[in-house]
Amino acid sequence: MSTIFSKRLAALKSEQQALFEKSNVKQPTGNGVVDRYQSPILTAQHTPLHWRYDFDEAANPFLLERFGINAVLNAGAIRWQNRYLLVVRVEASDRKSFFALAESDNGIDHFQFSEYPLDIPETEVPETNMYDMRLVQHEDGWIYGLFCTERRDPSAGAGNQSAAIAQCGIARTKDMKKWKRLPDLITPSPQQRNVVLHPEFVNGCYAFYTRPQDGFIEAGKGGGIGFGLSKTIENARIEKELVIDARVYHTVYEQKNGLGPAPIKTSKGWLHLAHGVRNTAAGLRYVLYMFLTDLEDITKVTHKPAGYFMAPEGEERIGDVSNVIFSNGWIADDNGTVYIYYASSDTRMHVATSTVDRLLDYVMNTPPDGFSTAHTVKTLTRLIDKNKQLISAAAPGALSINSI
Ligand code: M1P
Repeated sequence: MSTIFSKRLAALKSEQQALFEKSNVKQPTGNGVVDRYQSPILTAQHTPLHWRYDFDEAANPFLLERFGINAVLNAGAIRWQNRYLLVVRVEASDRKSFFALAESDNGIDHFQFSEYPLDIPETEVPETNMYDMRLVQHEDGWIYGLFCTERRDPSAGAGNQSAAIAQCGIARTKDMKKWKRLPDLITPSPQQRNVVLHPEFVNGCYAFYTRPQDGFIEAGKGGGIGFGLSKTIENARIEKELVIDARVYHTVYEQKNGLGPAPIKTSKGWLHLAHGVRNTAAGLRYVLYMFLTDLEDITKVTHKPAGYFMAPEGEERIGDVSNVIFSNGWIADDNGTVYIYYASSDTRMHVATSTVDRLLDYVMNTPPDGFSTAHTVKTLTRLIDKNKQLISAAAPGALSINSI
């Protein structure tokens, strides 16, 4: 006899099966720099049913959800043993985030979560929340996961239940299953989020990209993407932080910024993906931008296009924290394809693809920010003048202008 339980179970299973089987479709045309895809790659509905439901019919005859998942977002990424692996930030409905592995054979669809969430050990002073892991295969042989570890600010009064201290947690693994926790990174800054480990040693040291801030939300006098060295990773400590990519007035990263995933090494330099935040009357707006640093002096920014590389579009604009896209994971394949994993509005995960060559072309040949309207107009006028010359030299009809 079919019961409420069995009917609901069958419906839930078939809905979820349809989600896993759905192929992702590349969107037409785009801007040439990056290709977006029609569907998110992971949503709260992709999390396993056995995480959310108690399958004991006697204990749960209505098959009610017993464990709510609010969102899946901000995933670290790594190509490992020929699979595309994401360490996804999963946010339960109680607002606590945890990490879970999801994998796919092709990097763009059919992502599936592992049976259990990752077990990341706590330090002696346990955190309340952990999130946004950056995965790095370091040349020392370990895979590192650097993430934000958040604890209530001990100096906050009883009336303030949102003051927090964010720092960088460090864990490492060799098999993506068993993780060993190391002590949190110590830096001169009272707050750290968006810390990333550089994949190579620099002067024999572990090199970190940081994001020093005065406050949990506000950059204050701090901010910018920082850089620092530590002799050891087992008790990582940065004595001196150098800001290599500062905040600038009236840019897409005026309010704050932070590095995304670890940079990709190319023949022209280290390719970086970061997020920039500006203020608006509707709240903060998070976009992605890129820059290139020198191969020898990795603290020197050699190229930085004006403005954003990707911004929230369409449905990506809406979610728990609207008008946000955020990336802390990408994968560069041996054939040059780059898979950019990003979350929209702190709610769901997407993929976009490009190639190392296209991204280098974008970063090296897109005009930099001149930091004023006059400069922006000059940049545009130069491009129009050049195109007009090309049009007049071309065969009739080969190139045209569609303006009056
Ligand atoms: O809500 C948007 C993002 O806000 C934070 O980023 P940042 O530290 O740059 O302000 C992070 O908490 C991130 O997880 C979140 O997506």
